[in-house]
Amino acid sequence: MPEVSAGPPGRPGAAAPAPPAHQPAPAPAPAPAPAPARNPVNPSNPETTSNAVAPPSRPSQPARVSYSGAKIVGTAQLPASLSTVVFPQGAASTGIPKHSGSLGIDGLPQSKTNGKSLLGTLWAPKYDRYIGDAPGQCNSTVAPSGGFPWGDRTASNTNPYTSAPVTGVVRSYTFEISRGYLAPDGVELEVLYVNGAYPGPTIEANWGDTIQVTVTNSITGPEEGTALHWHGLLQQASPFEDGVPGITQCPVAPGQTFTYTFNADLYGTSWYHSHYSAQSAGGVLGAIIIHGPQNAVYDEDLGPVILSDYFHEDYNTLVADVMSTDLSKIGPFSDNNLINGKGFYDCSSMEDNSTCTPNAGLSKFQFNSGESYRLRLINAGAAATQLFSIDNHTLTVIAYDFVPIQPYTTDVVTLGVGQRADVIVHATASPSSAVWMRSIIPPRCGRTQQPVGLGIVYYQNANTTSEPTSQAWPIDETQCANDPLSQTVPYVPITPPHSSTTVQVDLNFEINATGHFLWTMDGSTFRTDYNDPILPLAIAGNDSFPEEWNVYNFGSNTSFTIVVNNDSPLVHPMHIHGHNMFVLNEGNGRWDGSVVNPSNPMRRDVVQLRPGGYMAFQLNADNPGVWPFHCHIAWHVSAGLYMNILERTDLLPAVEVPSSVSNLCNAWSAFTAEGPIDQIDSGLRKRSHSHHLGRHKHANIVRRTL
Ligand SMILES: [Cu+2]
Repeated sequence: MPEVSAGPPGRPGAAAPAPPAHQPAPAPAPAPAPAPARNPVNPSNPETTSNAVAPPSRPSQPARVSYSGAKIVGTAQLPASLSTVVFPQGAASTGIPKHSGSLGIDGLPQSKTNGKSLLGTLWAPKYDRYIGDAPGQCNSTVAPSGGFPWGDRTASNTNPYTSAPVTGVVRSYTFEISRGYLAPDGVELEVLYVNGAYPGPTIEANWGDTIQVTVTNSITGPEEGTALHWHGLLQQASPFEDGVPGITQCPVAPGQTFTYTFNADLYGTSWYHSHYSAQSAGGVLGAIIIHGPQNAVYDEDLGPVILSDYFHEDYNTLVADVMSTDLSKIGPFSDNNLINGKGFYDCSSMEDNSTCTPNAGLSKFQFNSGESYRLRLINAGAAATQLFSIDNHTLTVIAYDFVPIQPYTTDVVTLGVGQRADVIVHATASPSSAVWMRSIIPPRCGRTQQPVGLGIVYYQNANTTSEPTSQAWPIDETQCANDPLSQTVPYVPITPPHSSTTVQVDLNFEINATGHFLWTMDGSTFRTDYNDPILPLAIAGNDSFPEEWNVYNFGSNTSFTIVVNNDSPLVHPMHIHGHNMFVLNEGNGRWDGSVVNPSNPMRRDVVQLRPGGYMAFQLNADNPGVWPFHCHIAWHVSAGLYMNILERTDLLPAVEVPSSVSNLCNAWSAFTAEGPIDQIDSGLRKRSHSHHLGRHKHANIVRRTL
């Protein structure tokens, strides 16, 4: 549980007082907004929220790329090794992988598999309606006497972007990031973790609280920087708390401590993760639960269900592979697929399995017949799309990302990396039942040696060491797209305003002159400078940045549209910081200008961009800052699939950078002055000492040669 205090949020070391817990959206700029610096177009017909609109005309694309190698066009020019990367083959497997004995038996204690995390155990915490809830109120849809912490706001009567509550309560957490040894799937490895737990501690708050997380970087052997990102939160008036090294801050240097302070400005389910290189793939992640109004009734909140592909190789080695000129390595296969950080591994497949324990223990959940349960699904993986289901049970989706929706029922929920779904499950089976929970990675949706992630749901009279015999729902393995936009309707209707500017961004890849495979947005691959973050530069009035920083300056525009055309044959989970996108449309091919549900389009912070497809989204420029828009596949970010949205430059000068943020750069500068730096990827994902030798092993650990 967090420490709680009732005073105003404080920011240690800040020169200026902390920003107000909630700041109204900036007033629209009266003057015509200047066009963004990069390829804007003004659609001839500005009625972008009508079904009858012609698509925006294509701008002439300036040549922006400084490489001289031939651009790859089509499959004919792809090396054979690469072709299998971009065109995955094979049918999906939903079956139970090879094993011996019951998978209901825990081969290792929780302390060995997940350290201090209780997730995945039958004694994991369950969650009340809100922190401070009185007994018996969990199922209430009306405010108890005294009101909810968020007052009389309901899921249907409050625009969360303009009318979030301010409770004045601060939830304080202390995080220490370090290395340690765990065996999440039975294979003992060195991992990175938070407070000795994988997954890391769950952050819990009420809507309108202030969350304060003091992060100490205790990573040694070797040292690395770090920075934590609070996925999906808006960071209005606190853009420098967003946790993106090179953009909003310098990394937290080894041995240093930094306190993040930000508002719980949306409610629902999310997660935090390191935004430093691919550290999140190394284990630096955890769930965020923010209690708010309900849009559906359920009996019990079982908390996070974290889905993640999982690699036995350390993330530094994987990033080095992804960024090597051996193109056969650029699409790493994960070794396993975990639910709440737990899984099992076929030790007989290892050359040396002396540190592999079979049937280490799966995640377990308990249902009582006749009750209903809220599960908070989070795809916290590195690369793979997950198709989640529970045998013989349907899922009623009540929210995607931080957006409550009109509930609808489905057998399978599709989540790209970074996406979340809040689902209600009705326990309709008999009291002695046991069924599989499955999270499947079809071949087209991710590269893995183990496409089936498993958990077990035990009913009240079931033997909790038994193995279910239930059968999987059929899954659609042909695409990795989210459910249709027509099916996902936000609970609070919001009609996007007129958008004055539309920008087209073509997403593609190239092999540059040095033979490296790079992802590009509008022809430009992204690379950052950890020592010189963009946000403080922008606040100081700079409007010119190195081209490889991919800064799209939208000036004082108050609303704009971005159309992304995926010229690659892979799905990309595209994530926006600081906003929920109005998702105007997405699909195969090119946008025809039509909008799904134009009076209330779907909103979310990650959208699955289909292979060869498009996504069109609109943003309200209500958040002065620099906001990353990037693919959430770790390896794609490493190779530059990333751009920055510079927003409301007219209001940015009023943003005060806390001295604690500036101090991070002083410490990082001192750290990087000590020795050589080898930045082998974009930097948003990686920078480390060149003498780094990869994941350190226990003396007695010999890992499988991959
Ligand atoms: Cu991608």
